[in-house]
Amino acid sequence: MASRESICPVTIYGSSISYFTGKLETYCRIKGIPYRLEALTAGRTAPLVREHTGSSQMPALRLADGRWLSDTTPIIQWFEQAFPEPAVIPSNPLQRFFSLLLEDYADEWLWRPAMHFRWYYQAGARFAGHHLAEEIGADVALPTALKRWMITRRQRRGYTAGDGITRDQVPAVEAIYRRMLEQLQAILQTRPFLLGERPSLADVGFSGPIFRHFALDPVPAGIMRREAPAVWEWSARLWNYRLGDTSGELLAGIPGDWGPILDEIGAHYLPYLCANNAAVAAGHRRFDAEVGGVRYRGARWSRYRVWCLQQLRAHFNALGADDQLAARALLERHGCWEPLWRQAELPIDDSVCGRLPFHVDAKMIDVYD
Ligand SMILES: N[C@@H](CCC(=O)N[C@@H](CS)C(=O)NCC(=O)O)C(=O)O
Repeated sequence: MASRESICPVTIYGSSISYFTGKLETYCRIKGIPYRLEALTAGRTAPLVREHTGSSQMPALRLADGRWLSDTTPIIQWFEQAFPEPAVIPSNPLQRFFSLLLEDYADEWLWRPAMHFRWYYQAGARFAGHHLAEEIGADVALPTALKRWMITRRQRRGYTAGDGITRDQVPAVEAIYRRMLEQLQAILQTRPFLLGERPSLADVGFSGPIFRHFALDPVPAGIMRREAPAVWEWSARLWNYRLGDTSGELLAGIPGDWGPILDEIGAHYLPYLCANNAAVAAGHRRFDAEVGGVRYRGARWSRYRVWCLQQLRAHFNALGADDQLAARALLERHGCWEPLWRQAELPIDDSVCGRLPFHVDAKMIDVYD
């Protein structure tokens, strides 16, 4: 295994307003991994990243010894194994499993309202389009206004209107955000982090959508300040936290106030994953889904999210017998158990994901072009 000296400092290639770059930066900051952020520019850096990781998705991470990694979820797991202390993933198996579940939910389902708020509203699109035009478009020789327009059009086609968020879907997608605020506000009013006195993987998972989108983009940030100031405060507290400097304790077990988040995962996220599996199995790049009483039409398939579900199942299967019983009881109580296992076979080719985080297979991700 590598020594800390041989891999640090690391370089993160991404954007200073990107969801997953923000998640990885948050992890590095609280873990105490020194890093430098370099813009993943369309002209110069993206081809380099693609050459070394197999994909130009952001963030990519280069270790000081020259190895490259991609995909924040396996990157974090790799670091936790290589450098167990200070631990971000809880060592208690049940807490570990449920933290991985919350991380996945924050990564893959809150992405939807986060992209919506940024690109649907003029104020968000103007801010983010301009920022990205100057940051990741810095080496593209076009006028900034044109780059901003091209970026906005691409994002809307890929992630909002083009991912099934049409005008009639807007209230339902915004309701996901408001429920999240309510769930987190209730927790963060009683303790500084989701699992206790110090941050854990669950906080890192929520940092992607919150720190880099909801607390930054004008429309959702205004709502957060008004309706959930404890979440606003948590976002800065997490960014400022160094695990090595403090000794805060985690609570025991899974806190009861995670229940409403688990209900949400059971009623919305996991049924959506099932519909996505069915689409991938049938070879349908677009699909409709009835999830939590909301009809989503024309959503884009995601082969990556089939892998996410497979990973959740593998994490469950890795638990010992007693922990499996306890996890199952909690999953059943919150409607997560049945959709977690609904499809016996997942439409996934194991050969395409075995090399993460050192290589991303293009067959796995559906980067929007
Ligand atoms: N599962 C990946 C997701 C990374 C991802 O989707 N990053 C976005 C930016 S935040 C991206 O690069 N999307 C590709 C695109 O828009 O072309 C991770 O955790 O790192």
